[in-house]
Amino acid sequence: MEHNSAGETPLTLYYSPKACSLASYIALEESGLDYSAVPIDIRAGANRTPRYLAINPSGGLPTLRVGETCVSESQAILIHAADQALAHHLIPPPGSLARARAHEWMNFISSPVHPAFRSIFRPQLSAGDDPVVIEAVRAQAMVKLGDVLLEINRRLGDAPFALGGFSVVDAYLFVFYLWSFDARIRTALPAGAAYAALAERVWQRPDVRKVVAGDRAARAYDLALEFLIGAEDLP
Ligand SMILES: N[C@@H](CCC(=O)N[C@@H](CS)C(=O)NCC(=O)O)C(=O)O
Repeated sequence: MEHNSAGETPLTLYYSPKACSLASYIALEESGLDYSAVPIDIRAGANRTPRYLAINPSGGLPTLRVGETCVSESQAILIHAADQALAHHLIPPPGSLARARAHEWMNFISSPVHPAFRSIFRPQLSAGDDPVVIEAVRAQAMVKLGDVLLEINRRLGDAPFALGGFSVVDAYLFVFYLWSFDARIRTALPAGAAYAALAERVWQRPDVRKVVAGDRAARAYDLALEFLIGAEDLP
């Protein structure tokens, strides 16, 4: 296993701007671990090049290179980053009920939250090419998304963060809050007060702003109007 000058296994995150990989990017920055981040822009097709497919044969993002091997799936990367930096309290300790709660949240975010967005942004993945079916899939996904956003609000209740204190779960939730302001859905779906308050708290974190600036350096996507307030330092 290779090591850097501090004796740590080198970590490289492959991410795409505004993709779900933003959660892993935030988790790595918050962990204080030494890592590098490499943009692989999905919109430019960079995830379908032989170079990237050699790293992750599915072409999916995020991927974390850990020394000579690679880990995919957001939840796995979030857990790994948090577990490598226990002093930062980004995830509860293994064996605790709170740890199970963290997995409960992350599984819920991975599915059904993420697929509801996917079916709106890329309905063809389920619908094929028929325009009528595409519209039906998108319409049903909007209903589903409304339900899951309400469920996020219900689960958060009055808690400042999903698990009480900031954790990788909040980084994961933050990404989908950003997505909920996408022009294709923002007028139809209010994300809800508890979710908005959580996203605002996450956004107050300097590491999060730094990472969003890094994410947007690869492609300067729009942020939700709320997030533009006080975001003058962004590129
Ligand atoms: N379950 C996976 C989903 C990953 C995923 O859907 N990533 C999207 C970006 S948000 C992607 O890579 N899309 C490009 C593709 O699949 O070709 C995870 O959570 O990491």
